[in-house]
Amino acid sequence: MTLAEIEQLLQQSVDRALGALAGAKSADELESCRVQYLGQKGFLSQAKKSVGQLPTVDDKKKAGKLANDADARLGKAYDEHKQRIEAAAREAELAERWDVTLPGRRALRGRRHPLTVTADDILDVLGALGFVRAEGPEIEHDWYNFEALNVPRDHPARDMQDTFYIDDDVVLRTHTSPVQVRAMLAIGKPPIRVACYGRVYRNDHDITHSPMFHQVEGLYVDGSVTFGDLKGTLQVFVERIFGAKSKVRLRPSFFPFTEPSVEVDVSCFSCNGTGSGGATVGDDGRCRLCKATGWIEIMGAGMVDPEVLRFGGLDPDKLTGFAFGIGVERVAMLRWGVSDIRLFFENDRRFLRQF
Ligand code: FA5
Repeated sequence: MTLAEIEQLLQQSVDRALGALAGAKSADELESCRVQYLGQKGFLSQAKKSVGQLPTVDDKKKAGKLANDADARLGKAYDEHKQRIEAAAREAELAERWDVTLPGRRALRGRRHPLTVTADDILDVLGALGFVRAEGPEIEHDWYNFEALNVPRDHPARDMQDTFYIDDDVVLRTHTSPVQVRAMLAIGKPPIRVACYGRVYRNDHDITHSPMFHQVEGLYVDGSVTFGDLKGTLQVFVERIFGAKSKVRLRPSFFPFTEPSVEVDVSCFSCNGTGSGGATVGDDGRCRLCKATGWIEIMGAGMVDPEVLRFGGLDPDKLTGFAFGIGVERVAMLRWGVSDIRLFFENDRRFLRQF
């Protein structure tokens, strides 16, 4: 071929090849274009081969440049179109398998039960005050549950708690107080400062009482523990659990295992202890949470009865102590305004999700 013929071949064929490459709709079509135009039998190879046969160096240079330019243009066009076809194929494949515009499916995450949250908060506060965890069995000897707590057999105080008996000597524990005696016997020497959390059982059920519920027991025994220490501990406790403005009120009460005994009230956190207004105000302007008294009962407490210290193997002439027992459900109900205790045990996710 002459220089003019090579020039003509390239001019005619490059445009055709570019058009064919651009029109390829699949990787296969593109590949056959490549073989046809850029392969060994294509016009470009033919042109390149002819360059070497041209008579003058000048012609070889010119034709060589033309052939190289054509090669570069076609190569670039081929690469670009190949990328386009591959991207389109990827997208088509994705569209077939995934609709990336669909909203994602949220993975369901578990969360702590509201009673666990409440108990953890109570135990955290007690932990910060130096109480260490103690445990005892839910199926308990009558002796720990009653007798060592100053409640002899056939004593009327047994009626205070409606008990599930396994047999004459074994009960489902009716409170966490038996752990007081277990802790005293196990630890043996002062200071004894324990907190026990766990299930307790009573034959009792209505919207504020459940046959199975939870208590947290606190016990502190040492050389000179006073009623003032109890009051101070309870004050710190209610401030942390119910808010910094909360106040404590102690009312005389009776438990066989403490003397003196008290019911512990916290100032109503709904009406700020005023008895009126607040988040739970009724149509008559009175606070419904505390029934307009300004106070809410939250637990029983008292100074450990000397007889109980003796049952725990300690000397009441040298040691004194205080104890308290909190109903966990009661605290949770107050905190979140739950009016029916059964909701905690029904495992209805619509209820549990709210905490
Ligand atoms: C006692 O159980 C004493 N052991 C508490 C105590 C400990 C006093 C240490 C002194 C020293 P009481 O029977 O009042 O006390 O129960 C304590 C709390 O448990 C109550 O305030 C109440 O919140 C909760 N409670 C009692 N019965 C039920 C029930 N059936 N369902 C849910 N909560 C209950």
